[in-house]
Amino acid sequence: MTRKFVLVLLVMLAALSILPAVSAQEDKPKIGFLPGVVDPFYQVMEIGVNRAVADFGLEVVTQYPQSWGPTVQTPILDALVARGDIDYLITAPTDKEQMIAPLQAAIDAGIKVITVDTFLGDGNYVDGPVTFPLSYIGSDNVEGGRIAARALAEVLGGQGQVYIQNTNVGVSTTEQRGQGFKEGILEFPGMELVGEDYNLDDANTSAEQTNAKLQAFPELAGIFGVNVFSATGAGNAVKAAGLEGKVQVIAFDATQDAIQNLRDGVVTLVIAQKPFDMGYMAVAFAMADYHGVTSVPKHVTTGYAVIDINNVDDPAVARFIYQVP
Ligand code: T6T
Repeated sequence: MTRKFVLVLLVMLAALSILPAVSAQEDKPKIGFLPGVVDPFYQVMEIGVNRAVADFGLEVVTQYPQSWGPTVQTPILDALVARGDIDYLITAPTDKEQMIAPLQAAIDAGIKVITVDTFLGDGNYVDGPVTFPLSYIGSDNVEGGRIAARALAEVLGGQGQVYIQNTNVGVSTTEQRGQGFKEGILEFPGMELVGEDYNLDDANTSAEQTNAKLQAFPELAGIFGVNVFSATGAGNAVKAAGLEGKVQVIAFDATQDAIQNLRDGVVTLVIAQKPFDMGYMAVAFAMADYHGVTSVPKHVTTGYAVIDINNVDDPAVARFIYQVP
């Protein structure tokens, strides 16, 4: 009798403890996170995603492409869709045109899409060519390019030959950074853009291309490295040529490497994005949408911290340096 009572009690307790867990689980969306590639920028973004996921008590499935581009990103996306349990996908499309169809397939499968860092189409999800994503959260990359150009012009006294180390054609972010840089350079009649190379997101290629440009243009005075790999390669080439301080490098993305180059006098300025905020906000928007909020903004820009040798140790600025465990 007593044993039977204990058994019934255990079953009741188990039911009580399981039932709320089940209903809580059902009341929460499952998040998929598909960054552009493995790099410190997206690793910091993942920290933001994970923080929000923990704050909201959600689950996330994260999958990193090992190299940049739709050929690598699409099969990973397809596999995430095929799981059938993802409600919201937070992703950085690696090509603004080529990733439209694969992400439309995710939408057709009932997954809501938020793009972070990069966008699809022209990034105008209200009345542009692509409107299916819930939101686009990222930097103002045209402005980022202009900041780089004006900084170079300032340090060079408005005179000199400059060069762009870029990644791939068709990537919204790096394309816009290149565009903004060119616009910025045009503000200074004494500045001349002597070239733009595409390194396919590879630091070694960036170093080789930069080295070739240093040889072809002995008067080259400034280089804009549009992202982690571009700036790392450009910095390495300048160091290898012993041109630190003679050729100014502007580094987009605040990696430890870029900050070390700043301290060593190889890099003049580091432009830090806010990937943690992009990741955190994307999860918060998914959560809001899930609960019926209808005012989730279609586009949010997250701003920059512009780091130079004078403010690099200021905690208000240094907190934006990409810290990856
Ligand atoms: O600069 C970031 C990102 O904003 C861009 O879209 C791709 O490159 C990075 O991930 C840095 O490697």
